[in-house]
Amino acid sequence: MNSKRKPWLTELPELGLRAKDLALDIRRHFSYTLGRDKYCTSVHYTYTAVALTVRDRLMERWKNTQYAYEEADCKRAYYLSMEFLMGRALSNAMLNLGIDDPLNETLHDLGLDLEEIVESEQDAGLGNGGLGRLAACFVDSCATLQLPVMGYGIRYEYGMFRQNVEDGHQVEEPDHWLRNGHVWELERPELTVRVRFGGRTDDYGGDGYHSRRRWVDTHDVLAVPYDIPVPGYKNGTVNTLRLWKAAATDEFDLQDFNAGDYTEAVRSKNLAENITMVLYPNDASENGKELRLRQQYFLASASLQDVIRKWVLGHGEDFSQFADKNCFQLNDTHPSIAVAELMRLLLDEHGLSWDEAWSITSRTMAYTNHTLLPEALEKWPVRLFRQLLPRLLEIIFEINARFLGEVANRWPGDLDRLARMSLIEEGWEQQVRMAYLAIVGSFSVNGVAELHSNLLMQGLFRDFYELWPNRFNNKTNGITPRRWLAGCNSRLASLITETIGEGWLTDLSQLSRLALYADDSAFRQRWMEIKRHNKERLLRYKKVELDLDVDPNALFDVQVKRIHEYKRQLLNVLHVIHLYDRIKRGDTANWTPRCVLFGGKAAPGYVMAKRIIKLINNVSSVINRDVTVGGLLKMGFLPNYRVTAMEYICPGTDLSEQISTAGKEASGTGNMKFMLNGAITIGTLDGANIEIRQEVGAENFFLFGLTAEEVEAKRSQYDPESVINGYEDLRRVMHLLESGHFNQFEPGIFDPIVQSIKSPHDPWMTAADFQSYVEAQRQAAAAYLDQEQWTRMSILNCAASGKFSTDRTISDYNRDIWKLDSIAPLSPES
Ligand code: NBG
Repeated sequence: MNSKRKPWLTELPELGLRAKDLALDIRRHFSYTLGRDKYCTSVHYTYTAVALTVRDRLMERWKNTQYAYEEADCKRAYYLSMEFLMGRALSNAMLNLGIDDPLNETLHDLGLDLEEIVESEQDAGLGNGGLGRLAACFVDSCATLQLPVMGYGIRYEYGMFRQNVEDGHQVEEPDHWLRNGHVWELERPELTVRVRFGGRTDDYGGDGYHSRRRWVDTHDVLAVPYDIPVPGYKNGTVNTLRLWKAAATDEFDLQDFNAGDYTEAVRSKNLAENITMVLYPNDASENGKELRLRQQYFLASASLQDVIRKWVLGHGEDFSQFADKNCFQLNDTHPSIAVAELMRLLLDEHGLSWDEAWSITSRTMAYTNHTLLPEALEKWPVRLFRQLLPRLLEIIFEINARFLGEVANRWPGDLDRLARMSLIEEGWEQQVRMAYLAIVGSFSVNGVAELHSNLLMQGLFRDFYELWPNRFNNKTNGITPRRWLAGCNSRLASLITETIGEGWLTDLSQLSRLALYADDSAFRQRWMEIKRHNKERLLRYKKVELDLDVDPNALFDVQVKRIHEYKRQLLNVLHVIHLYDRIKRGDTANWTPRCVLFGGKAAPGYVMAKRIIKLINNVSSVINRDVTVGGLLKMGFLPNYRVTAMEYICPGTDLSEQISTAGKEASGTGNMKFMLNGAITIGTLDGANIEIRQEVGAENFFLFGLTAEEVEAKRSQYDPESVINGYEDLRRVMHLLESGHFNQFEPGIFDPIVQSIKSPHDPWMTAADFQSYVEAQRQAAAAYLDQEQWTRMSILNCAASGKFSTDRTISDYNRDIWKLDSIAPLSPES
């Protein structure tokens, strides 16, 4: 009965040489590596066989790349990050290897369903949002630029939670992404290192004048590395992302075991392995748990030991060139304990003097800040440090004492300034200010967009900027055009390549040549058809969850990102309610049908963000069920937003919502993905929106809202009640909300939302920007009615997005901070 199953296991169709190679490898992996036969019904095995076939083709390139770095004995950089939001690997590896076409053909000829195979891959969701995805785009660009850069991160057993929606509420489910194994990683047990926790410090040896300190009675944990290949774009380079997993030491087990306490032995094993069990699901907000500090130190210590182990192998105990050959980029304050850890390793383990160690450390570390939100600036209680990392606390105190000496020299008698700048915050409980530790220990400090970097220098880090103005710089974020155009929007990519050649894939500034075609009506026609196709694809992808009857000709108005009050999904909802109100009162002349989509996860403990999700779902169900609204307006929430979802969403979007309170969004990178795929932005002058508007021109951007300066100036006399009463449209929207129209069977659930909008202390000033937002939305709706003109704007947006490639961002990091030579792979035989 099953004779027709998997004919490709026994017979091969006529295939070209390359295709035949691929086919035979897939078959071999399926039958021999995985031991499956034609009765196997799980697509997972077909996926794995295909993935292994692709991985085989990475191996030689991977080794040749590492070999070339060794031979050149070159300077290297390390990107230390608690998050790498990689998404799926298979189609990206195919694209970057340049085997996507032949492999697609092979699979097709074998009768295999490529889409089903690709769809069966789990996202590697080891990050929260922008910061983690930026790290993933960065490693892609480093490989494409052939820079010797290695990513260091944590191999979380559970990544970002899966989001379900039940009765309009977010429900979190664990993301056990490793359940079926992970073909892209290679375990490297021989490179395991030991990370210490707890214990105490004491004096020993020394020269009588300078005593040496040591850290004893520690509870150690092993860090086992797993390497993931990072292929560059069609250049033979494959870099490494090294992720650490925590494991218990043997002797740790044995002690308790010999004492007859078997369960205690198992418990301590669990305690050790807990460190890398789960990603903290908080984006830009408080993470202050002991386990989190353990994770941070675990990452920093394991990675630094790894680099130093290699150094000693090549140079012995001579560290004089270390700072010239190594650079660590700290992705936010999360890994900033690395400053103190490098000091510890050089002082305690390698016997350097303080001055030698400090000179090396402060020439090796570079720090990137990703947020101005005060709640995200990490501080750790001194008490916790003393208990968990006593030796590191001593080192931090010493760094601080010397640093404050420098400040006192520069500003004698300025005690306020000393207190402001101290690495230790006084108060009812002393805290270590991790951002300050990062600044003091680094030779470079950067923000992630022009506005953000300026606000850091004028505000948050002003004192430090006055002390060390040259240390500060800007590196505007980007996205990789491989995943975010070539991979996710192959039709548009083909049209672009056909029009301007394929150079844009590694030099995105070449997209500017598309501007010439914005006035070509035949080109516009094709552009429009592709957008329409992508909108249908988006609807198909989300059909099950969305269950929306949407006309693809409607304006697709999309806001996908973490749910956070500062990002103001709420402002968007108020606008949708306003549209609904207009429809209900018959104000629909020259109407633009619109489909408003939301997506994003709320941190599980962030009550207000979860309430906003509930509001989105309740308003959606009122609107979508109302036959009098019909096709004029649809609204939906896309559950479980993640990297893969965005690959369907951004190609099918017309209008990109980037509506944060000015001065709050450090950069944004979703804004860039939408722009690259031809969406037009409606946004405030915040983060990289400002640069997007600069690049594309004010006439191709829907601007609204207060500026960052105006927001701050307005704060003290902000009076939302009078704003609401002074604007009829907003008064009506607030009335609908307050009357319980969207929560008829759930009395009171949205009261806190209403209160937050009406509060004079609303930090996000939602009411203040409402009127100008509605005005900008009217312009967008009117513009959309003229499809030719809209398509022109769409083309111009794509054409102007060249600056926002991470190839440009990484070249800037390299030119100003890392100063690495690019190095081509080299085969040992050549
Ligand atoms: C986020 C910012 C975004 C920015 C990304 C990447 C954190 C702490 N910050 O605006 O909120 O685009 O970092 O830089 O997640």
